[in-house]
Amino acid sequence: MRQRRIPCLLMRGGTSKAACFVASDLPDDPALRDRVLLAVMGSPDPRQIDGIGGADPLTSKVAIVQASEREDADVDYLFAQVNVDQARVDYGQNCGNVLAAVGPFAIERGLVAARRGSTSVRIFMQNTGQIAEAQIPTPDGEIAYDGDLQIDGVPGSAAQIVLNFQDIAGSSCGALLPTGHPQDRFDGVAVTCIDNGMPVVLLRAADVGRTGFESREQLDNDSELKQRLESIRLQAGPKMNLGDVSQRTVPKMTLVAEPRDGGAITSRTFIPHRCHASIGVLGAVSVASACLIAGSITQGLARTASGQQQRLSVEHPSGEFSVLLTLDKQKQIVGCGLLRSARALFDGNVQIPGDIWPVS
Ligand code: NQM
Repeated sequence: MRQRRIPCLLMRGGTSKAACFVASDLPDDPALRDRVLLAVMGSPDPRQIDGIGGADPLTSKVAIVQASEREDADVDYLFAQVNVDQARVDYGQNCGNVLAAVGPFAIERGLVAARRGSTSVRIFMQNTGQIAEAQIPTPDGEIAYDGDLQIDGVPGSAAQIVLNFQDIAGSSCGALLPTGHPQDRFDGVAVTCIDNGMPVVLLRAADVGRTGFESREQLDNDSELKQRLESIRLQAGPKMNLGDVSQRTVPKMTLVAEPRDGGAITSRTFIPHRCHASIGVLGAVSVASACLIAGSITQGLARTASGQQQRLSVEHPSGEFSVLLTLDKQKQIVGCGLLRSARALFDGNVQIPGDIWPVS
């Protein structure tokens, strides 16, 4: 049977990598689409040897993009997390890193026309029902991928993409503090459950006998810690209005400690079962937001300033991630912005076995 060829642009978005598709190039039937995406990535298989996934959750991602019918958006973006070692595709979370690739992808595919200077792309994030605005550098009416922005976790430098969000509180959980409290306790450990774009459970590393400065590898091999985190996660999920989270990739679990390199806080994030090499974009926004909430478990650890515009640097295993938060006079977070970069890596057709989606 002939292999099926599907137009695909492989892109780096921030510190993640995704296969990007125009929605009409994939099957309409969701179950078939999932089988196609699993075949694209080569899942389930810890090495993803028979697909283009990179054997890591951060490189087993998909963006499905189409022109939007909404007044307030140019494109719709559906994020899919393709499990590496299970035959499962998750749509229950958003991804801010892959979001950085969506604007350039929309321009590459002619869904949005580039302007001279910079091009604004309004993106409806279907997974959470919210809007982001991306500013893409298009100096001569074409995307510039090269530039001076360095982001930790990506070698070298690239052109900067500005991402702005207005109202992402309660993206998946319905409220910034979905349990109604700045602090809860599970298995005797104090936690803060928060959702400012990504549902996250924060806990002090010291409260589970860790420093918060361990390497990704050390934490990934720490099965005792992972068991404790999973027990807390399974209890926190329903309290955060996420229902049974045993099969979901949210909430993320973040160990925090005092900052060491001049930032606001140190983090080690589990997404949710493997330790992140750095931190997710919206995950970082949630962690930074927790630092500004009175009574959260970051109190006494986080170093923050005052003012209506705050830059909070979240330290992570491979450097730091800066989040700009805007507060109103009542000290409520009303907006956030950050800088990312993206790059088109490979443009062509991804091929999957013909029996999965036969060529008609
Ligand atoms: O939090 C990983 C990533 C992410 C998600 C994850 C992300 C975000 O680093 O917005 O970017 O949390 O699974 O790409």
